[in-house]
Amino acid sequence: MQRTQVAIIGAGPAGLLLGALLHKAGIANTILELHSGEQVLARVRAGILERGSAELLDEAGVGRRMRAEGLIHEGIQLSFGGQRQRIDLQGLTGQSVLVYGQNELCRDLMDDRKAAGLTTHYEARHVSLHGLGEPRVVVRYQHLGQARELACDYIAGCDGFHGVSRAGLPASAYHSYERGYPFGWLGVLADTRPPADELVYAQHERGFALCSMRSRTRVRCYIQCSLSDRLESWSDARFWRELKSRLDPVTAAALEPAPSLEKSIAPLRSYVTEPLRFGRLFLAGDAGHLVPPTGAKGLNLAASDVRYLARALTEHYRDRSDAGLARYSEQALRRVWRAERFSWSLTRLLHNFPDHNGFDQRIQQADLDYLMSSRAAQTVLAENYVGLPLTE
Ligand code: FAS
Ligand code: PHB
Repeated sequence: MQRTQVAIIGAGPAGLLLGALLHKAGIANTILELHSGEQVLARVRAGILERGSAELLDEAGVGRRMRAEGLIHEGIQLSFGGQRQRIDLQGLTGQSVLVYGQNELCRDLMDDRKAAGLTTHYEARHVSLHGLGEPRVVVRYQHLGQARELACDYIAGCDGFHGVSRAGLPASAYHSYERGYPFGWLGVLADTRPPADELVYAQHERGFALCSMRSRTRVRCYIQCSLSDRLESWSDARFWRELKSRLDPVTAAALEPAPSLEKSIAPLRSYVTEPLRFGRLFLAGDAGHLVPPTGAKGLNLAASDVRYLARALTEHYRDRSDAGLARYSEQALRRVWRAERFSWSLTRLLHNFPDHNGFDQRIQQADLDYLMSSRAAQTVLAENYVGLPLTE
């Protein structure tokens, strides 16, 4: 039977970043990933890093390319009522955000892991967790056609919302809180110049839109779409036409359509599992919680969970103290709920809800009008967007 100190399920950003931080602390770890590395890297997901997340990547020793290629953004733009107005993140909070694609971050972490000779079993199937309440837990899985067993001290469930870590628990072991949204996001990746120097979030009677980017020559744009929408009914031409129709005239005029490199529809969901610890299993990232991507918090919550868990496991092995492990769930969930609140409120502010009546629409307009007239209201948005302080 193979043995390690920490078994990590999932090689997404949470699992890879945890593996890197544990290795730095001299803690042996093995990652088991359901898909191939190429499949993980092919997913187009998040694009915005909070300062705390970027600093954690520096701490993990993989921040060089992120610092060289990432774009520092000191503000975001809100487009509504035919106008585009700026939220001065840097001026209001003293902080900026970094534009750097999640798949680039995963590539850096994978390259670093490979160079360090650490064990990652890609295409590991039928993972199951055993003995979570025992001093020694066992992970069973199939790899290269062979049944395998991995003995370890702890398991980090970093296997995303559809993983086995949470799914394998008895329903009585945890409580979940959830809110679904009656729409999705249709996203397009394309090689064309961004229509503005910063991200543009648009609220429009036809629906929400977002013009983000991966570089100065590659955009990642989204439009709110119906849950019944199918990709095949969205040609590139139709997507760009609809996106333009939801933007203020200045942004719309600057948007240069280009062939889609990737196109996908993602549902939106708010979801929290409580607690995040089950004996020797700790959930981190999407395995424990989901947020609608409006506030760009999903990836950054995965990073803050990992920060708390890596420090707690280091304290256990280095200082023989389990205080951090005992505190992990409560500490992580406090930050999760603050991000859930922000993501939900920004989604409510910027999207069209089918069940909204005239009163709701006027309240939405009044919310936006007040936001742009109040430094205090803009500061609240800005401090949540750049990332709330990481409690020790
Ligand atoms: P992930 O889901 O990224 O990684 C989990 C890993 O576990 C995957 O590689 C999976 O293959 C693996 N796994 C699953 N089951 C397994 C099993 N049984 N055995 C072994 N491995 C298993 N966030 C933002 O901030 N901004 C965005 O714009 C944004 N867009 C998104 C778009 C989509 C379509 C989705 C689904 C999410 C988006 N997110 C966004 C959120 C996303 O970035 C997550 O927050 C982030 O990927 C979380 O990272 P992980 O927790 O590592 O989970
Ligand atoms: C992205 O670049 O994919 C992105 C940026 C900000 C968001 C959501 C997605 O709020």
